[in-house]
Amino acid sequence: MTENEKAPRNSRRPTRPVLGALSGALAGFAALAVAELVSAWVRPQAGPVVAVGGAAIDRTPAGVKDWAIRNFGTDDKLVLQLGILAVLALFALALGILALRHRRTGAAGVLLFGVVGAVAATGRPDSTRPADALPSVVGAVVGAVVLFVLAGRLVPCAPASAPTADEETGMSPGQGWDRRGFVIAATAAAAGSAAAGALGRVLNGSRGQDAIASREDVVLPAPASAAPAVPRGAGLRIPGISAFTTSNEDFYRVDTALVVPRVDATTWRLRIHGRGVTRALTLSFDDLLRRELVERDITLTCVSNEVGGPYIGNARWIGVRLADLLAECGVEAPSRGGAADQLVARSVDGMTIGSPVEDVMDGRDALLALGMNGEPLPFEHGFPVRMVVPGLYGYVSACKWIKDIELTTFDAYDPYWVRRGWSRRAPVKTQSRIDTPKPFARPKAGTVMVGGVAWAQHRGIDKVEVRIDDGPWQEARLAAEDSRDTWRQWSFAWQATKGGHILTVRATDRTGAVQTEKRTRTLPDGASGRHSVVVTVD
Ligand SMILES: Nc1nc2c(c(=O)[nH]1)N[C@H]1C(S)=C(S)[C@@H](COP(=O)(O)O)O[C@H]1N2
Ligand SMILES: [Mo]
Repeated sequence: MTENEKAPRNSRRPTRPVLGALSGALAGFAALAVAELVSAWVRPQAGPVVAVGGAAIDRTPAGVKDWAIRNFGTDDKLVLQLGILAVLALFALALGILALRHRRTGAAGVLLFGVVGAVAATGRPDSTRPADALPSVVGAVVGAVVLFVLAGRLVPCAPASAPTADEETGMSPGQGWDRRGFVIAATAAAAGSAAAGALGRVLNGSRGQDAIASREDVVLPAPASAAPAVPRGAGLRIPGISAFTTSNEDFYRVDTALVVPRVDATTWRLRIHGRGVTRALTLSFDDLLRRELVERDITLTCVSNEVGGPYIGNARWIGVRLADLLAECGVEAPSRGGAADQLVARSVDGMTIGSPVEDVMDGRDALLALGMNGEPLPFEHGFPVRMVVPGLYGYVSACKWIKDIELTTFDAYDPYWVRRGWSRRAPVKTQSRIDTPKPFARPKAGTVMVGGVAWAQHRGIDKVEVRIDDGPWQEARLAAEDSRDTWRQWSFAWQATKGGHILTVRATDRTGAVQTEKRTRTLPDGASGRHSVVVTVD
């Protein structure tokens, strides 16, 4: 038999390294599928990919995280998890090939990944039980067994008469190794894993039913202090301008939660304690519903919002005034001799967010919000309760899924983002954005409606100006103001002439401060600079 005759026949059959890699992939699949199933018993956040992803988020340098938010937006979490899966897949393939020669080492490699997952899962700030290690450990053990068994089928057994060609290719299909055994074991592993994974998915998906039911049962009472109707002129009818009130569906989402916490409102409690608290409080959701509720329009902004960026939204919140609750606990503002200058809110997922007690108690509508645009908070936005403080970026004020409020000092405690390089205090910077025309639009010469939003929460916007190219600043028409805690729309009728133009906007807040042209990055306390849009007029 010549090589030429043999080659085409062999090329159709997978070679041993390919089958080894396949074994590794199947082992990885089995490990993740079983982990998914076990995490349905423990809790979804304890799954290895979520846990490692969360640990990675916590350790990502602020700059990189900001870059991820900038480039992937709300998909940043998906990209992270796909990245983890890709790395796992590569290692699984490599371990599979390794297992051809060193079965035990290959299987042990799978176990090592289980240890990594277990350490990540138990090290999460929201992890309270060693059981969080189980999904990774059990998954890895099953994965290791799968690899060990499959690699065992691929061990060349000494054939009665070994053809020399087989030594070259390292295999003898159908003869030198247990082909049937491999196919059976591989099929069983694949089918079993698929079943375990699917069951895990279903169980994980049906978790949180209590939380979902508790949200459906919420009836928001009419607020004792309703928000005044939004003035008719607050929303301009200009195509392309952001809606004055951002719908819950369109509201930006920024958080570190790979799995959205689903908190059961019926068992939820909020504890208020710490320095200067003479009467610590534990409140249930019903306790909050029974209190005097206020309704306010407040614009929320993320510190990671670039100049011209999308991480800002305006909603109608219903909640309890935090200052009243704090006063009941005996807390005094630092300016009146209070011992605590920092309020640290802690969420069920371990996030910590620190706000100045002075700001929360200075009379502004700092809320423990229960409702958003007429509904209970969506899970993504913090159900059952979150904080909202007008004038402060979200990372220093807007704790979602809140469960604990501790009065402390800025000296004594650095919350999550501060430990990662962001400022302890971060009032929202005066900013404005051109919503229309869009960058690189090609409007027709003549009157072009330029429009957008400007914000300086809790100070208010007094003026917006637009500049065409290097021309003079021209005053834009301001829409009616809803409140100084909300953004304000503006428009400018531009007599556009043919050619390329740069439109730039700047706002002036009620303190008289003009939005600076000095460009800064989002780190450490929010981007500054002016938004420009380049268009070509046809
Ligand atoms: N528990 C928790 N709360 C959080 C965060 C978070 O990561 N976890 N992110 C904060 C940040 S940075 C912002 S900008 C706002 C965003 O709120 P939203 O997602 O409802 O728009 O939530 C804040 N509250
Ligand atoms: Mo943020």
